[in-house]
Amino acid sequence: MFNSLAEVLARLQRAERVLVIGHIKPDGDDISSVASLVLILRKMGKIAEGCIADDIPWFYKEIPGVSLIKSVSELRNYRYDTAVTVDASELARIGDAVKLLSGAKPDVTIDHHKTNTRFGEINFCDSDYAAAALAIYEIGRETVDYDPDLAEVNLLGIATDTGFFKYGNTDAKVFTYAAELVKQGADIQRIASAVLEHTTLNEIKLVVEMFNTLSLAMDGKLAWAHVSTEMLTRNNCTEQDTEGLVGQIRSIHGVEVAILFIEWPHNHVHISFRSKSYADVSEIALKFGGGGHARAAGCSCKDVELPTMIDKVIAAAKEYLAVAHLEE
Ligand SMILES: [Mn+2]
Repeated sequence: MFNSLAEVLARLQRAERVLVIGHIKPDGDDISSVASLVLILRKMGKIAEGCIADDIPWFYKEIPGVSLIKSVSELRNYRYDTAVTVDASELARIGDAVKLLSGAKPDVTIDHHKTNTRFGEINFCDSDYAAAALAIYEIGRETVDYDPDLAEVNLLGIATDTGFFKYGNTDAKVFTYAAELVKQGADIQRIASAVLEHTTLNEIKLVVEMFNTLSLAMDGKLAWAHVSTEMLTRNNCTEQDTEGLVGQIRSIHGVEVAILFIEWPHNHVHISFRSKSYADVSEIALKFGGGGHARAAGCSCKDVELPTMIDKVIAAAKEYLAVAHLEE
């Protein structure tokens, strides 16, 4: 059983010095949840720091509050009495930040992934929440007054995890909370511009190369492509520049399941899965040691060859889709 947000809040109110930890390969919801919770805790009069073990993509730093998030090494000597993870479904998702926990469980986990493993002492997870940032907002609005900076960084996670209010998880609560945050001064146009309009020429060249690898199967319901280390290096791109590419594959008419294979570094393959309306891609990701949501999931495989992984995963996806299609 999971704990309620009221129990999470009661635990946070007892805390004096808090460490908030996000997940590796940070996305907008993760970054938003870490920064917002730190700002809320500071407004509550507590000492709080936020940590993400991987680099934060540069374009998020245009949003207020994002720059307060620190690396693992910057927080090596930070003393805290309460550790909180956000938007992470299992301990491995926090990457090297686990070193800051010195072997202990996180005191609190706040998440919205269906595959959550309840790895903390107090665990809140509800997959009906479109974003972890919605849970953070429910904590914040109970306890502090919002200023425009906090409102904006909190809205970032709600906007990004709903694909800017267009995915199937965009329910009435999303619009209600987003409206409240806009009322408190969040600028959705600035969030959209920072997150959606930062493409570089190198990234465009990478997209062209990626689409040259595109394959379709199952009457066009399944589409996949890959990005190899060679392609990334040739175009001066990093793994970070592949964010959003899988969404472009899904956007093809008739595609239900989109899969992008990213090899970085050599023989280390990260696989992103997206579905459009009925397939639960977390079921495919789980078979390869990953997890996630019905419409967005992922997994990472080390010491494997890219062509072999493509064959294995596409075979599993075909098997899944053959059945999922019948249940459609
Ligand atoms: Mn999330």
